[in-house]
Amino acid sequence: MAPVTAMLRQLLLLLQCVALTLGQYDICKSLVSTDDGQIWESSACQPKHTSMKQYVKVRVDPPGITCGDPPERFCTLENPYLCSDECDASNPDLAHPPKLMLDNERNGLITYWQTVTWRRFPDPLLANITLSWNKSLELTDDILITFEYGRPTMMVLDKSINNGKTWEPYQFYADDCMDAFGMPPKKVQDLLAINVTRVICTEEYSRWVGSKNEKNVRFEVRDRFALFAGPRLQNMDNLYTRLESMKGLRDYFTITNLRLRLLRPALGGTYVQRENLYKYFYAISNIEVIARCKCNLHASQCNFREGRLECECEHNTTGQDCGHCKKSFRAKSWRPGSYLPTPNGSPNTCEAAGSTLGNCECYGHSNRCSYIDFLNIVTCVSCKHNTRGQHCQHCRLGYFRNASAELDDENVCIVCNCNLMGSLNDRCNETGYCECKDGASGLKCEDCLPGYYWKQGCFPNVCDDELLLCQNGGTCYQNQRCLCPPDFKGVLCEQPKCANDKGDCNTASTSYLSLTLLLLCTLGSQLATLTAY
Ligand SMILES: *[C@@H]1O[C@H](CO)[C@@H](O)[C@H](O)[C@H]1NC(C)=O
Ligand SMILES: *[C@@H]1O[C@H](CO)[C@@H](O)[C@H](O)[C@H]1NC(C)=O
Ligand SMILES: *[C@@H]1O[C@H](CO)[C@@H](O)[C@H](O)[C@H]1NC(C)=O
Ligand SMILES: *[C@@H]1O[C@H](CO)[C@@H](O)[C@H](O)[C@H]1NC(C)=O
Ligand SMILES: *[C@@H]1O[C@H](CO)[C@@H](O)[C@H](O)[C@H]1NC(C)=O
Ligand SMILES: *[C@@H]1O[C@H](CO)[C@@H](O)[C@H](O)[C@H]1NC(C)=O
Ligand SMILES: [Ca+2]
Repeated sequence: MAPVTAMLRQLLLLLQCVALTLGQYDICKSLVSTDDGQIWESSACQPKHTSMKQYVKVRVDPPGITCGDPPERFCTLENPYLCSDECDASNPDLAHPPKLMLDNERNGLITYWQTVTWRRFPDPLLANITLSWNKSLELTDDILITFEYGRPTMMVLDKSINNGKTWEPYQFYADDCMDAFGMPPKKVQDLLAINVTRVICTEEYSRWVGSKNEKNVRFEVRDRFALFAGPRLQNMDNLYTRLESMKGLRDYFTITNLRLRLLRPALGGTYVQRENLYKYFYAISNIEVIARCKCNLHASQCNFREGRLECECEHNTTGQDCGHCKKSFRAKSWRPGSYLPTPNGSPNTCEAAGSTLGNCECYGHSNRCSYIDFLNIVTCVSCKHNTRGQHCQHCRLGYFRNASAELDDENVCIVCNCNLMGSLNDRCNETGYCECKDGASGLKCEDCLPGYYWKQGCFPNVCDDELLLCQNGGTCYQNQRCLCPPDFKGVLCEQPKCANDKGDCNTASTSYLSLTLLLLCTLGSQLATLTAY
């Protein structure tokens, strides 16, 4: 038997070597034989890069920017009097729809999307092209955009890493960067490793060189990689190491969407000639985006299923990007796999609950346990996500359990959010109800019971429209006090001023009486005194 095992081991070793020379990080697990028999050994892994244009959704703005509806003639910059070409959306041979930017051209036939011409000059000719994958991708090669009939003289490439929620510029392009964007012109060659993620404006791809000579506009990924991996990318390990250690570097090469903002078309190396605006337009024959699915080093396959890309997650992870641990594999917090240590990296596998921590389940809210001697129990330490308890199975005071979340969900505890004024404390019961002060009500004690009004807390009504009516024509102000007519006072305006015959209208309360009233009062009381005789 022994020689067979030895042979098998050698064979497996050989297989592994082959795998290694084929490229690192392309297998997630391999069968190895040990003294205990054969076991699966995990390693960090990532899918192969591929052309992503086949998986993209494209959208062009504004509506009506694509040429051909109605049919239109256009000329070329090289020969402005040759205006024989026509764009007609209703004729398949003469139509130029957006999908022709992403097709696979055969037999050398160039197919392209084309816009209307710049008839509206001097209004700018603007067009946006938005590419959406609905999946995080990691660029592995240059983005290449091929323009027919000349490259734009002003353009911005934007990117999003959150499916289009927010956007940021990736690179600016202009024949005069200062003039167009107020930015000094730079080349990628001006970048050093420390400022590789800086957004630059480049003039490399916007100057007029003839429409046939140079058609491509690039976003230079390889040149940026080369700052770490050497000019022929021979030292990819160094790049991978830096992707992990340098803040923001990984995100810099990550995209979910791209947007081309076309701001001014090719002009043929001169100023705009108003008498022939039919030679100004945009035409794009190809957009090449080479990338790999971002799977956080937990998958070597990425599948296109039901119209979207999805990582085939290993290491007991799950999610579109393998960004979570599978249920009941949350003994430790999820982590991405790592390229380090080279050359095989670390898988950072998700662990089955209870498998590693001496059966102390912490539902993924802690990765440390400690033995408490005098209680003879093992307990989780520093529970995160607002949990507490031996197994991080309770919510901290001031939080309550999210009934629709599993115990190992990061959102399992919801903050009580009790109204500071209306509640006795900041705690709540299992359904999120706070303990209210007298007169307060509602889930968070943010309302008042009937008969109470809100003013930084609930207070009993002073007046209302039913039982505590303001009298003598007074009006109730927000249940807080009666606004009395000038000659009445009292909480409900029930007391006339100067009602008694002792003439105490001159006392403290007179300060807001008008002078006439004061006079009248004095007169009145004197009259009273007189008539008493
Ligand atoms: C292109 O997108 C930008 C950013 O959303 C927007 O401000 C602009 O109006 C768009 N242009 C066109 C022509 O739709
Ligand atoms: C994007 O993918 C998510 C799932 O990750 C899906 O729910 C959503 O419908 C997709 N959106 C589009 C526009 O395809
Ligand atoms: C990058 O940093 C170097 C050194 O600080 C500087 O010379 C260079 O101009 C910077 N590049 C850009 C594009 O800012
Ligand atoms: C994932 O969990 C399954 C089921 O417990 C186990 O057989 C497998 O070995 C685990 N995979 C890894 C990579 O740990
Ligand atoms: C409760 O948990 C569910 C499932 O995880 C989550 O979708 C929801 O947002 C949570 N509710 C709150 C208020 O956090
Ligand atoms: C929480 O408090 C509310 C209001 O006092 C009450 O209706 C509810 O039954 C309480 N829920 C629990 C689980 O005690
Ligand atoms: Ca094409």
